Amino acid sequence: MDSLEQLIDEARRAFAAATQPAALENEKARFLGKSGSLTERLKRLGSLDPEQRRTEGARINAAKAAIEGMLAEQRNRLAQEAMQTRLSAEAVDVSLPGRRREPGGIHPVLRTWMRVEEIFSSIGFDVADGPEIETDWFNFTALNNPDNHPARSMQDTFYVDVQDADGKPLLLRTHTSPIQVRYARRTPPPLRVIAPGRTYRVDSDATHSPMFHQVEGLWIDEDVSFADLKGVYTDFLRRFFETDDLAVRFRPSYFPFTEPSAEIDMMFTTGARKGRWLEISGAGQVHPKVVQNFGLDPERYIGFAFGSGLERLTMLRYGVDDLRLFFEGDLRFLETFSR
Ligand code: 2U9
Repeated sequence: MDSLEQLIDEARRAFAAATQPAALENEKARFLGKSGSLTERLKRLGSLDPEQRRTEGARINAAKAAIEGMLAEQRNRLAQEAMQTRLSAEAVDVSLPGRRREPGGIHPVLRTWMRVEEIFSSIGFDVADGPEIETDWFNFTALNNPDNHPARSMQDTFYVDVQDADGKPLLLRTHTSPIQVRYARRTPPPLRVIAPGRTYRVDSDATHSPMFHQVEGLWIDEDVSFADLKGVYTDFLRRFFETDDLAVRFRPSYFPFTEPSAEIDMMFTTGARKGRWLEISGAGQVHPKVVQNFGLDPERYIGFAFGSGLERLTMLRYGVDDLRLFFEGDLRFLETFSR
């Protein structure tokens, strides 16, 4: 093996041993660079006679071509390897199940809310909304609550550290009644409206949540009677619970905003739950002072109002026995209403 063949052999081994592109380029310089072995040999050709120069020149050029070919091959191999390494590092397992956002469901209390709106809308009631942060006047005074009423106390109501135009602190509404006061003040009678929404009280135990939902209803006209209240509310309950086998009774009660006032009880008269009276709502004829706060003449206008807890309605409809389930966000519970 002459020295050129040895050189080619050496280059083959050196290139094969270079496993990184930078190392390979260093090896290239050693053979093909400005002072590389082959370049040195080419430089020395000048000292040969013309005949030898031609044959030796041809051999060196052939060797150079061979080494350049091997270099190109090794560059290619390293590039392929790098690509393979990268491809496997970035590999996507297309057989994996997708990570997607599951569709949401409607909370059972919102389901009740929607049902109640549907039923009352179908008999001509409007649906109203209003602020959850209220003034003392809309939440208490307009509803005939005396200044010293316990509902106004720090123990019962959440106050906000901001004062209204009367210099009284704002508060989280304790019922949805202020929605109806606002509605009645901007809507000339006859008016029929329900007010579903969130309400807040300083109350937290197994059967009370600091945030809960109410729906209240109001019907004001010149000749609305307690009989209308009984008819409307009984019809609502029968449609809400999807049964006519349901009895309703009114018991005398007291609220500052209604006079006379009543508690409404219901009883299933067939099925597994028959025979037990269940408290379902409060109601009454709107107090003349409240009608006056609507900006209406209580000698001319009269009407009734009722108030129900949406959680209570939901528990009775679905047979849920623990209020806390509505607020814990446990999907095992919530999904039973969405599937
Ligand atoms: C206006 C005038 C009168 C709404 C009424 C009740 C009786 C009542 C409770 C039921 C369970 C609240 O969710 S609960 O804790 N409500 O008993 N609500 S009469 O009377 C009104 C409302 C608005 C302007």
